[in-house]
Amino acid sequence: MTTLSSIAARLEGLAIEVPSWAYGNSGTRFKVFATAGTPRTVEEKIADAAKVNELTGLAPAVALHIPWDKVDDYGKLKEHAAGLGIALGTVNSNTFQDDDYKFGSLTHSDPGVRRKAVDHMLECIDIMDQTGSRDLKIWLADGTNYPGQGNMRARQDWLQESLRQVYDRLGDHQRMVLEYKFFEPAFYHTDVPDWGTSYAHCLELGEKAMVCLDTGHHAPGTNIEFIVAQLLRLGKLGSFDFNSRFYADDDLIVGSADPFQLFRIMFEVVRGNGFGPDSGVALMLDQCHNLEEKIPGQIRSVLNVQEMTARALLVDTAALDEAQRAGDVLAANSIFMDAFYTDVRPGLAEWRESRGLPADPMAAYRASGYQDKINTERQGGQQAGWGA
Ligand code: AOS
Ligand code: ZN
Ligand code: ZN
Repeated sequence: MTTLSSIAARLEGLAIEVPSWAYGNSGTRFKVFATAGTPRTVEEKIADAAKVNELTGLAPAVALHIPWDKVDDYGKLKEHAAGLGIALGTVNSNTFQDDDYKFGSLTHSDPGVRRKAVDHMLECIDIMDQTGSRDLKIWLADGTNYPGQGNMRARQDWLQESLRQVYDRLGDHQRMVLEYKFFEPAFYHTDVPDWGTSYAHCLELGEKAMVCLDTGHHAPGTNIEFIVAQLLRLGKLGSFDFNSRFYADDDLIVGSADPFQLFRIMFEVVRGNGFGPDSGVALMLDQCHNLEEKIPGQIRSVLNVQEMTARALLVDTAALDEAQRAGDVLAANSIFMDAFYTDVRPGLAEWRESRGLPADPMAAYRASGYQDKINTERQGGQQAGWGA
């Protein structure tokens, strides 16, 4: 039986990037509820992200979104983050909020619009040069609502052509991660709907292009851990956008709707050597906290990932292999479930304390007075960037 102490060293390698937009006010198309203490500036978003890392030791980087996090001096922003103990991570491009992109961005039939979208991404890479970020994350809202509305085939060619221009500008140590999503905002077809389409484009581009898997971007019932295993096998899993969903792209706290799914995913990540600082797989959150407070929402999220990673590391793989080889279906399943049902929370609390971290980061946050302080200091916080 694998014990928590035997996996402690491997757990050290767990790092989860948090998104800057999780700290801003967000909501649905029906209402954006304002939360007290919401950051007014990028610097304040970074300070909140740093708080999550300070209390959990799990979130050493914060992802930026351009133009939501645009500043004049990215060198200064990087120093600000470093002063708070974190790094600036993935840069997310935005080609979905301008009127010009109504009918597409990198896939638009008008070369002028495609040029504009490519230029935006080149600007993102300029920013990455200054922040020291490795990854440019591309998520496209491109697609159509009605059969016949667009030339799906030609749009694939325009997409590859546009991505090529962005790809060629990447530095030696930079990468592009291309996210897929099967619907929304377009409803009939999406230009990068699935992992296969993203993979095909990345393969054509080259080794610096990788697939980004957002856990909320699949049809109900999809076996996401299979996709994880396959992409790791192909050496093309670049990053995750973690979140939870009940119905669609709900962007809820990861591991809240279906902790077992998160466990199954982390098991494949571990098995496929996608875990650890040198694995090349960036674990990132992509969430919105519509009702709950943002900082504890993020703390809960990174702890959920840690708990399911610990359980995944606890699977007795030798016994599992043996049961699988013997064709012992029920034994294999119960070995797998034993690890999932192990309550790792007390062990992780000890693990944290032994590293000078609070045993209970949620309680430590409450006791820290940080929320009261920002509630008083910050008036008129920003919306995350999504439509009001
Ligand atoms: C949109 O549905 C995608 O999940 C994006 O990854 C993400 O929410 C966006 O890039 C934030 O800008
Ligand atoms: Zn995402
Ligand atoms: Zn999404």
